[in-house]
Amino acid sequence: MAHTAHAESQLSDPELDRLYADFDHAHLNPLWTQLDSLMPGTPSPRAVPFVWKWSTLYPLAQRAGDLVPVGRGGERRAIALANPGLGGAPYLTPTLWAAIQYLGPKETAPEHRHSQNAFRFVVEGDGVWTVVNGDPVAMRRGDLLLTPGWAFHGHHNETDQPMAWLDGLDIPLVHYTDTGFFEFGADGVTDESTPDISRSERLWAHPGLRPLVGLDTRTSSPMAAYRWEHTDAALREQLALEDEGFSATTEPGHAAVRYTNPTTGGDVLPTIRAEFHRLRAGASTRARRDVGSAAYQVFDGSGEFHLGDTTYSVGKGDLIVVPSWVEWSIHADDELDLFTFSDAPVVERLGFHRTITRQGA
Ligand code: GTQ
Ligand code: FE2
Repeated sequence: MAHTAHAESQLSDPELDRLYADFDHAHLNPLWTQLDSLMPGTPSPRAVPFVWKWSTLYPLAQRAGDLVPVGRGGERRAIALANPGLGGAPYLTPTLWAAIQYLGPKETAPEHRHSQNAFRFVVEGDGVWTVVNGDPVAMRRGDLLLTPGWAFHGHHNETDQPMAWLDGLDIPLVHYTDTGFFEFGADGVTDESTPDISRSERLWAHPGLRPLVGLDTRTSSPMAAYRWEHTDAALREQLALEDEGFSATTEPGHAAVRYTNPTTGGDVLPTIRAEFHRLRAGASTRARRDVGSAAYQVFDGSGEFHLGDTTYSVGKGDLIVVPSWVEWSIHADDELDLFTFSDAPVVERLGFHRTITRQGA
């Protein structure tokens, strides 16, 4: 077909020119002139590998905090990480949004709800409560907080210090599929209390135990917070078991956990996977490619990300985007703690997933 189209274009037949013009007027568009871009042999992502440094993100968020009020209408002081390959759209990848959100001392971001699923991950600071369907959830360093689609949520900072964190949402996916709804809620937050742990954790966060009031299967995890102490302990034990000669890590020196929905054992959100990885000092991951897009945020330590042909040195707070089918690997200089999220639940559910691991790398 491509050959035929090429041969035709050489002729500049006026009949053919008229045909293409008539296609255009009739809102028709032939496959044969664009097969390579519509159906490439392997994924050919428009999103590019990229790294945002925390030392760039935080001061800019701070300046927004000084200049831009947070309140009804704008809703959130959230600044999206715009992948340079996506034409200026506020998208990290074709499916994922990531933003740094900043809340000054005593500020409140009003309640609202939307179809889009969201999480927050805290790389530094504390003192903000996110109120999810009326349940106040403390945000502290190392915690993963969930805001499933259509749950009301607002955030309030109880302290005299600002706080910034990472938001992840499926905004681009919902945008491309024309599936989003949005509603305003209370102008403040519906519960201003500041408990150490949320009601959702009191009900659900007991290892291996689920309450008999919650035996139905939920699309998103009913647990609003996954606390650092549990994540850290799980990773520490994997490496300790490896030291003791037991098989506990995915590859040498590489501990990893996936955050799960306790009603299914599957991903925490229908559209977003979240995991935490710890590499021992000096450890490397095997180079691989995956269908679907992912991002990493360095929680602690330093190392290198190899993305395609480029090596990026990264440290605490830096955010790294790994587009679909780009070869990637990680090397830890000192012990490297990484939060990661991806669109894997979507890719897997639709049967699009493939991966290649380079052997002996
Ligand atoms: O905190 O509710 O980064 O609605 C983007 C959209 C955060 C939020 C974002 C949102 C929020
Ligand atoms: Fe929101």
